[in-house]
Amino acid sequence: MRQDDQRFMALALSLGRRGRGQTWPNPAVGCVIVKDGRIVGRGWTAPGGRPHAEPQALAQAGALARGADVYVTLEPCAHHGQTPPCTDALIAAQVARVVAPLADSDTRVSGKGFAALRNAGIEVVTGVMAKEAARDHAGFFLRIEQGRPFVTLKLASSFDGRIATASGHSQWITGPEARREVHALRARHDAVMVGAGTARADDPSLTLRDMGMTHQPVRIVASRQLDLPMMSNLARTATDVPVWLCHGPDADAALKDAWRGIGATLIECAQASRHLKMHAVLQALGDKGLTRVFCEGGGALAASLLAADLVDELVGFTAGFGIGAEGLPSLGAMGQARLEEATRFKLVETRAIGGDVMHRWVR
Ligand code: AOF
Ligand code: ZN
Repeated sequence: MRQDDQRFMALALSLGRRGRGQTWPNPAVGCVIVKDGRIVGRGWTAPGGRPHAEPQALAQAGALARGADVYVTLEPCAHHGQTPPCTDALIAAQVARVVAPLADSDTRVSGKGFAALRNAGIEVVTGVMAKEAARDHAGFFLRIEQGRPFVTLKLASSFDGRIATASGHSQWITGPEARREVHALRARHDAVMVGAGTARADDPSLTLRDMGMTHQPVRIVASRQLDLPMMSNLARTATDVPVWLCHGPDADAALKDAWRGIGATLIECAQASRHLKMHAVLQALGDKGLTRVFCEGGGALAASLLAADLVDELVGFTAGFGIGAEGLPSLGAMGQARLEEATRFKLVETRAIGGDVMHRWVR
């Protein structure tokens, strides 16, 4: 490892993060090319997952890539997919050295990318900022290794963990700054998901607004029976921004047709007694290519995901007022008798946002 390796890898990682939420099912990779200590090329995986990061950085570097150091946040691909292998492009450009934190877990690539580069006489250095890269690519790896996307669970609640008053009034628990942060979080995920209760109570549109963003995450509602209002913001906009409905095997056929008719995608998932099986829902979303899902409640869906141990990151927004015991708790029943049964998350960030507190926890 060289002195500057960490610094350039940190830059490549931050470039890669620009693609988050937009490259699925592909990973959001970043690439920096350095010649004589100067940055001569930068690239990140394009929206839709192609072109990959490396050819874009190589195109910028042009002839300067010869003899250069390449920092890329994942093992360069060695397979002929819809684009030619990145390893071929790196070899043809005659780069001297490739620094990458981690091997890819896609079996078409894993180990083969590094081997191809070494066989061509290019020095390969691995392990630089591997922990950070593993976190950035966690959704991509989870989907390949376990078939499901990474799940972030967000809950915005009062000081006493309530998400609505007894009468169901739930808007504006947190302030505008926190709501803006929620939009930024949505933008970094492939999809936003809510339960049927929230879709009915809040009539959310679940879109990105006022962020200067052109892409929109997929909007998912988990609704076993598809008992969702057709006169709703989601229904009204289903042809503009994708709406995917995860329903149980006995959802009404006429309702399915109606939703399909207005442009929604229907995804049948297994159910157990009267609930959708959360494992099945996430596997189905993984099958459709999602790598990062942002769940915004409500309490029933959040509790099912947590109880099934399918949450990878928690993001809480807490407001400085109380609602009281009559209010709706942020988590529904979890059937957990003992504290030891709960998965403990590790606190990684706390931040004051407007008048609220954000806290972030990882598995
Ligand atoms: C890279 N650089 O920027 C990305 C890579 O379907 P394809 O042909 O685009 O290939 C997708 C696979 O390529 C994906 O599963 C992952 O292994 C790798 N992604 N590789 O060298 C990149 N996004
Ligand atoms: Zn590639």
